[in-house]
Amino acid sequence: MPTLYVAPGACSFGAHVVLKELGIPHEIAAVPLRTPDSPIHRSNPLGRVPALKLDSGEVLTENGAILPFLGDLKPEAGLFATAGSVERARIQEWIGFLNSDLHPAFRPVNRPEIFHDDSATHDAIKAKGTERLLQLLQIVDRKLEGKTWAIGDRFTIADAYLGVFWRWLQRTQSPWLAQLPNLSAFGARFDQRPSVQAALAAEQAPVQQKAA
Ligand SMILES: N[C@@H](CCC(=O)N[C@@H](CS)C(=O)NCC(=O)O)C(=O)O
Repeated sequence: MPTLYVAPGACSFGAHVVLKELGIPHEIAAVPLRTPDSPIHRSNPLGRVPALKLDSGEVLTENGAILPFLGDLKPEAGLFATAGSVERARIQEWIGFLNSDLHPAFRPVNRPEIFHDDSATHDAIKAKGTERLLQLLQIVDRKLEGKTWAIGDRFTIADAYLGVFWRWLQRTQSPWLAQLPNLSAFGARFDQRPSVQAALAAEQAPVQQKAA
């Protein structure tokens, strides 16, 4: 059975939701981040989650690889789409945007210290980062206009991933949510899904666990 390495509340949550949506038997291993003795270093030399250990012992890393891989394991669930279809390209378009634009845009806001050692610069890094993050969130909000989920009426791996960033904003009770009505409506729907509730409950449990 595959094992997904997660850190509670981290960007590994999207892959966790996908596993719950698919109902594929799996184990969840919750690991600490940014500590040299974390077991994640044995599976992912970069020390990051998500990491997915397959039955063969091989380890996949990167949301951009893990989410499509999981979606393809059970095509009949409709979380991804047929090779060569425009729908599939649209889902990958979302994943690319979330992975290379939106996720990195949180870093200057939450962790300015990775951009400069001098703490005197951190407020300026945060302020500039905040401007950029808000611009990207407004793009997301416009992309969701008139849609239930990222590509339309169907929940896909792109939504499981987008839900991560919604939860980051919601957790900090971001005042921006008032300016992001489509993202907020998406988030309310996301939070109600049984898969999301199940993944949240599993990530609150303190130790490694088996899950269906
Ligand atoms: N590009 C990677 C980024 C993964 C990533 O940055 N994960 C964070 C959690 S949200 C992490 O593990 N951070 C620990 C660290 O950077 O040391 C992906 O999308 O899978």
